[in-house]
Amino acid sequence: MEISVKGKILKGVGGLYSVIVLSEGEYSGDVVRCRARGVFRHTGLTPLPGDFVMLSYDNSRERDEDGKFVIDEIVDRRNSLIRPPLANLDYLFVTMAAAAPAPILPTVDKLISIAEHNKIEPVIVITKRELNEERADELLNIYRASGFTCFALSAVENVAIEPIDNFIKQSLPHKTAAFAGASGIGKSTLLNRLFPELELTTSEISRKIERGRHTTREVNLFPLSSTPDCGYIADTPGFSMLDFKRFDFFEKEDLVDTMREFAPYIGECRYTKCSHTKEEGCAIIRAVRNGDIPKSRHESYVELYDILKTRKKWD
Ligand SMILES: Nc1nc2c(ncn2[C@@H]2O[C@H](COP(=O)(O)OP(=O)(O)O)[C@@H](O)[C@H]2O)c(=O)[nH]1
Ligand SMILES: [Mg+2]
Ligand SMILES: [Zn+2]
Repeated sequence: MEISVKGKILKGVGGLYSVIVLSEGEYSGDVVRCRARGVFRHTGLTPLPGDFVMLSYDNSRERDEDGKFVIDEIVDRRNSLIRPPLANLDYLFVTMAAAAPAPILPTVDKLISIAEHNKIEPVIVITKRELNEERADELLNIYRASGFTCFALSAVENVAIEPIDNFIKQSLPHKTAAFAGASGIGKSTLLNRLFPELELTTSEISRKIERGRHTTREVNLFPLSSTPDCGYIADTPGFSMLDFKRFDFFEKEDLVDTMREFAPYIGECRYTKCSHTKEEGCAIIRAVRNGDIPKSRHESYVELYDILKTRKKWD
């Protein structure tokens, strides 16, 4: 007999998926391996980690028999990203290091904008605080002023881990989150600090391997506990500015809506078609001059606007 259950994809490699069973019953909370049903694959939708799916299984087959479970359909996708390849994200931990490597703010702000555009709540994490406390606090001020939940910490020295730990415990149940940001900033180190049982690979060597593996950038979601739908977090390999040129694009006109601290000034510019990049009478530029919008955020806006504009010409 075929039995249908709901699950969530944790991992997908080469068409083989690891899915946690969410429905009550025999396999509740188990991670099962399965493929997607052929007819469904022709719809062009690729199942992603984070997807909720309907699975069916044949209860006459053995538990570990190949092909016992099969994905019939994807349900409830509220958003999906190409890089990192993830669906149904609620939070994106936009991570940067206070130093080594120094953050490239347009890259950080790009991630924030992609998250905002996809209705994913960005949470700012500043790592390696002990390497440059002054810069860490400056970054904290920028992103607090812009209206984000922010954390600055040192994973190596085990300093200020508790606030983010508490945030995750309070906010992550039933939600899906991912850490994102450049390579080498300490994402995996922090996740290992928060969840020692993960034993994620860190260090120089793993970063070199990641860089060489452009085609197989796997993303794994891991459950926060053994309770089904307890909340999930993904570590991701770093990605670069290049990704914005090819992926997760939106119209340049939509960019302004991804800068939350610009909101109070929208509609206040002299020209209705103001691009907020250089125009006279721009209320956003005035707010930057008055110190009401962080300068770096507007600089990122201008840089991202240009990228979005150029890309349009190429098409
Ligand atoms: N000084 C310092 N180094 C750190 C900290 N967190 C991570 N690192 C180091 O930064 C390097 C990259 O860390 P990793 O977690 O692999 O970065 P990822 O690529 O973002 O996952 C490793 O050598 C870590 O030991 C920190 O808080 N302080
Ligand atoms: Mg890592
Ligand atoms: Zn303007």
